[in-house]
Amino acid sequence: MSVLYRTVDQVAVITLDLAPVNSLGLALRKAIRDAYESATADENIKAIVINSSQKVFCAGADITEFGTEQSFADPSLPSLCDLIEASAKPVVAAINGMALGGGLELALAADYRVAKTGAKLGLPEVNLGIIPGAGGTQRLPRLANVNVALDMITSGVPINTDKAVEAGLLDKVYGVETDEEFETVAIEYASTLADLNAPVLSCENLEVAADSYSDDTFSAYKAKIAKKTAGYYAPNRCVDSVEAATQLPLKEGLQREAEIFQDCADTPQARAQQHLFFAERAAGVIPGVDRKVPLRDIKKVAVIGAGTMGGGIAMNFANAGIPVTLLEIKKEFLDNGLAKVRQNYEISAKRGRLTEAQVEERMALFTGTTSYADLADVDLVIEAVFENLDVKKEVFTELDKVCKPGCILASNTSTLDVNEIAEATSRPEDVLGLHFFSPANVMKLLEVIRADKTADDALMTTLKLAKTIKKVPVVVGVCYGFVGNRMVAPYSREAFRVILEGATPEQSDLALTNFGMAMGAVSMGDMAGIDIGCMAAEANRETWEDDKTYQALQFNLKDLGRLGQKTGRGVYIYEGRDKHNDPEVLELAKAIATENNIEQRDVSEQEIVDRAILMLANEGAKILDEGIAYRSGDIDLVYIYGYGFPAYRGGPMQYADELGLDEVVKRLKHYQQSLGEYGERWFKPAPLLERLAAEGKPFKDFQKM
Ligand code: T1G
Repeated sequence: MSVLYRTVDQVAVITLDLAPVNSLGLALRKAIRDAYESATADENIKAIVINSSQKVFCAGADITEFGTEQSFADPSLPSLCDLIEASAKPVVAAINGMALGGGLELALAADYRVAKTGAKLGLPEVNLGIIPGAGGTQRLPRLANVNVALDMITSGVPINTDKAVEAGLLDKVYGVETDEEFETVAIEYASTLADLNAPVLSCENLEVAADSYSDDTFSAYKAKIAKKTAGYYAPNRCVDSVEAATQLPLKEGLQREAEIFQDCADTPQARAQQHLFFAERAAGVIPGVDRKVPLRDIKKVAVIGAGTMGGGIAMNFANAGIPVTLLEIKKEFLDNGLAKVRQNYEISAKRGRLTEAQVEERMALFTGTTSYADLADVDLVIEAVFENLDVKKEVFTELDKVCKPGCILASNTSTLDVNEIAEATSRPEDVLGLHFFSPANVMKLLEVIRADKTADDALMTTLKLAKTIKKVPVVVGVCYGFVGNRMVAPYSREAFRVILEGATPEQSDLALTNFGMAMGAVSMGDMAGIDIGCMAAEANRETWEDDKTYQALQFNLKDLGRLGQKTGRGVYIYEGRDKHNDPEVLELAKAIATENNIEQRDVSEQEIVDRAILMLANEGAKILDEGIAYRSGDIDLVYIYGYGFPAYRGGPMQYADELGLDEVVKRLKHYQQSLGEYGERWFKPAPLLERLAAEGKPFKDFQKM
C-alpha cells in the first residue's frame, strides 16, 4: 500500500507510506485521493490529518514520471491539491521532515500545517529546470508573502521551521522525539480545530499582501538574481509565475502557473538538470559491487603533504568534524601549512561564514607531525605530495609499514598510475586514488580512482565518506588523466589551436563562456600555469608528437618565461585582477601559423564551441568504451562539478545526446575534412560514438558492464 488510512477519535489519518520518499507518482496520488474521499464522505469524521511514515514528509512529484503520460494522469498533482483545498473539514498537514516540491504544495493546500522540529520546507523545482506546478507559486505568496515566495522558489533552498513559522507557513512546531508522538499531537490539534469550528481556509479567499510588493518588485528581483542565474531559463519564469499571483485570482493564477510550468518542462535545460539529479544518485552504484557491503570505520584521517592541496584536503575533514593529522617532512613546511589552513578559516570568519569559535573548533581537530610513526592508528591516509611516481611510491612504501591493517591508502594524484602506486605496498586492496580539485576545500568534485585490486569495501567506504565531506564522488578507472584531465586535453587543444588559425585568445574564451563555461580554456591555462600544461603534454608526448603545432603557442610562451597569471604574463597580460590581450602573443601565433602553413581566417563562435565541446564528448566516448567511466552521467558530473560546465546543459555527454549523436558525428566529420591534415588527425569520431549514432541511441543508454 502507498497510503495507510485509519481513524482516531473522529479524525481521519492519511499516512503517506511509499518508501523511500513518498514521491507522488500516479499510484500514490490515487491512493491519497481515495483515502481523502473516504474521509470527506464519512459523517463521523470531523477532521483530517495527512502525515508520513518515511523520514521525509514528501519529496514531491515523481521525477521518474516526467515526460510520460503518468505525470499528468488523473488525479494530477494540481487537481489533488485543489481537491484538498476544497475540503469542508479541517485538513492538517503534519510535516515530520523534508516537505519538498509537490510535497510542500500538498501541505499548502491543507488548511493548517504543523511540523516536527528539524523539518524543512522547500520548492526545489527550479533545480530541475521547471517551476512549482501544483500551486506553489500561487499559494505560497498568499500564505506568506512575495519576498518569501520569490526567495524560496527561485533559489530552491528549503527553509527551517523557525523561518516557516515567521513566514506564516506553519501554525505549530512540536519538539517531540518520535513520529508516534508527533502523530498524536497532530491528531489532537486537528480534533481541537474541528471542535472549535476553526475556519477551513482556502487561498481562493486570500490575496497576496499588497504591502509585500510594488510595481517594480518583479523586474527588480530578476535584476537581482541575473548574475547568479545567468543562462538559466526557469528562475525568471518562477518570478513571472509569482507575479501572476499578484495580478490574478487563484483559479486563473493556477492556470497561468500551469502554462509557465509547461513552457519550462519541455526544454533542453529541464532535461539536462533532471539528468543530473539522477546522475548524482546513479554515480553511487558500482557495477558488480553490493551497495550494502559492510563499510570500514573512518574515525581519523591523515594527509601527507601540507601544501596548498594537502591543507585544502585536510580542511574538508575538519569541516566535517573528523580529526585530521597533517604530515610534512620538515617542521617549517608543516607550520606553514597549518598557518595557511588557519588563514583560510579566518578569511571565512571575516566573510561571516564561520564564527571565531568555529575556527578554533576546526583548528583543534588538526594535529601536525613530521613522523610517519604518528600515523599508526589512522583509518585513511591521503597522500598529496609532489606529482612524481617515484616520490609517491616511496611514501606508500612507508605508509605500508606504519599504517594499521585495513587503513585505506589514497593518492591525490591527478594523472599517475594508481596501480603502480598500489604495487609499492603489500596491500593493493587498500589502495585507491582520491583526486581532489583545487581549491580542494571548495571544489565539489572528487574523482575516486578504482585500481585493479582496490577492495569493494574500501571503494564504497570512500564513496560514503565523500558525501560526508560534501563532495560529489565519481568512480573512474586508471588511465592518464582519469576522466576530467584526460578530456580537458583535446578540449584545451582546440581552444588554443583556433588562435593559430586567426581567432584572438579573447574570442576563444568568449565563445566558451557564452556557451556557459565558467571560464574559457585559455584563461584556465593561464590560471593553472602554462608550464603545468606543457609538463602534462610532455608526459604524453608520444600521443601527439606527429602534430608539430600541438601546444606550440604554449611551449613558446613557456620558453619566454610567460607562465600565466603567476608571472603576470601568459597568453594575456595581468595587471592585478585585470587581464589584457597582448599583441605580441597574436604576432607569435601568426608566426607559428606561417611556419606551419596554417592559413589565418575568421573563426566563428559556433566553430570554436563545436570543436572544443564536441572534443569533450568524443573523448568521453572513448572513455566509456574503455570502461574508464561506467556511464555517461558520471562523465557529466565530472565536468559540472570539476570544470565549470553549465548545469543547464547537463554536461558534455548530455549536450551531445541533446544534439543527437548523428549530428555530433556529422559535425566532427565536417571538421575532419575542412581542417585538412589537422582535421584528419584529430577529428575522427570515436568508434562508440559512431556505433551509437548508427543505432540511433544516446550515450545515456550505454553502460560498459
Ligand atoms: N521523484 C522520484 N524519485 C525520487 C525523488 C522524486 N521527487 N526524490 C528522491 N527520489 C529517489 C532518488 O532518486 C533515490 O533513488 C531515492 O529516492 C532516495 O533519494 C508539481 C513537479 C528528498 C532530500 O526536487 O531532494 O514536485 O537512487 O538518495 O539523500 O511542483 O531525494 O535510491 O534509486 O536523494 O535522503 C521536486 C528531490 C520534484 C526533491 C532525500 N522535488 N529529492 O534525500 O535520498 S518536482 C525534489 C531530494 C515537483 C511539483 C513539481 C532528495 C531528498 P535511488 P536520495 P536523500
